Amino acid sequence: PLSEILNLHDFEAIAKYTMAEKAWAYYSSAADDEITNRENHAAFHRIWFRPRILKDVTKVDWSTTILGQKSSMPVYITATALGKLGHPDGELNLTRAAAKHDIIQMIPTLASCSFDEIMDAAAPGQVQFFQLYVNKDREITKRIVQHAEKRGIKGLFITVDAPQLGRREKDMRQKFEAEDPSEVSKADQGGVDRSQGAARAISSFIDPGLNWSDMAWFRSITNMPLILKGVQCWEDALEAYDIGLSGVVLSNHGGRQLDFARSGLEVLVEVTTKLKEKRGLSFPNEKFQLFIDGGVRRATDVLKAVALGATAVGIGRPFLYAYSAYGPEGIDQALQILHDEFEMNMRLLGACSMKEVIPEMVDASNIHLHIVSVPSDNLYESNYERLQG
Ligand code: HOC
Repeated sequence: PLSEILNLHDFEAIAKYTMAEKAWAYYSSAADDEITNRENHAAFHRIWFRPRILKDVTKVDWSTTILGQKSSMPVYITATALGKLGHPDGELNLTRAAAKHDIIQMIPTLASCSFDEIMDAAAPGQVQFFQLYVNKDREITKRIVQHAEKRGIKGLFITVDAPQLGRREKDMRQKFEAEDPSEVSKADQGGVDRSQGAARAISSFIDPGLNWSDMAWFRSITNMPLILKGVQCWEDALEAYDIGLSGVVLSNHGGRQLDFARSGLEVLVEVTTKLKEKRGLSFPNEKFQLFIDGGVRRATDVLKAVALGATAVGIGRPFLYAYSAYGPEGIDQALQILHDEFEMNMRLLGACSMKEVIPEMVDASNIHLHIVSVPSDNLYESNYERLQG
């Protein structure tokens, strides 16, 4: 029962055994040997706290501001595709929960529900961001972007880590048949190859030609804040800052693209160090905001990222697992768990507000010490069984 779910890991454990095989394969899969997927979470284990004592922590407040928009916690719901694979209401589960808990949802290009359906389900004044995959046909992209702006989207997150689809082998072993064929064609806007998993079926329209010179074009077609999602080294973060973008998401796409890409958390340490050295920036920074996603399962993970300079952190899979297993009550519970974890851990850390969660509160000296990698436990085993069968 839901009352026995105590943390975000629990949702994943339950979802694995209750979700349809294809849905689980698509949501949970990651690239190649899934080393980056595992590393995303493992990286948080290399940061330790340096709490302060004897502060009056009777009242603690974990609310914050993200791209000028209020949020009840330094967490947003990051974009994940094909929300209806897990539950018939798909992304609407996330929209409603975001409204209820006063956090921001990043609406994905490849949502199962249409963009307007999601916007129509939003509460009055609800703040949303939009994640963009750039189409080979730039007119389509222009239409999507301008429509998003017109409907009140407050930030455009352009995905830049996916010029080609990574090999998600768990997903590739599934033949993708969307129950509603329009689910794919709507998302795909092009030809559909259904023979190798959901990801392949929905991604063929994406333009591998996207490059830095396109950023001026984006600036010319919209006034929304522009953020690059999928930056993985300080050089690209610096470039994004220099050309006047509003921020970057240090992300490896949930380990679903380039295996052996580093965790967003590790890249965060590199980016804040270098941007301070090169441009004198300190973080969190209102003018140029840093976000990370991947492997976040606890409020302590979020507090570590904030201490190291992130404005906020994206969470994706745990919310999918929560609503896939339990429907809207699941995601409600997931967000309540996070709120409770923030309250307790801020008290224990000696921080009354997000402004007090500072670099001195963590010891990040081990962040670059990687654990020797071995393939994920179940990746090959399950395939051996399959091949033998
Ligand atoms: C080359 C395009 O974000 C996922 C989604 C869709 C991927 C498109 C990649 O499955 O990670």
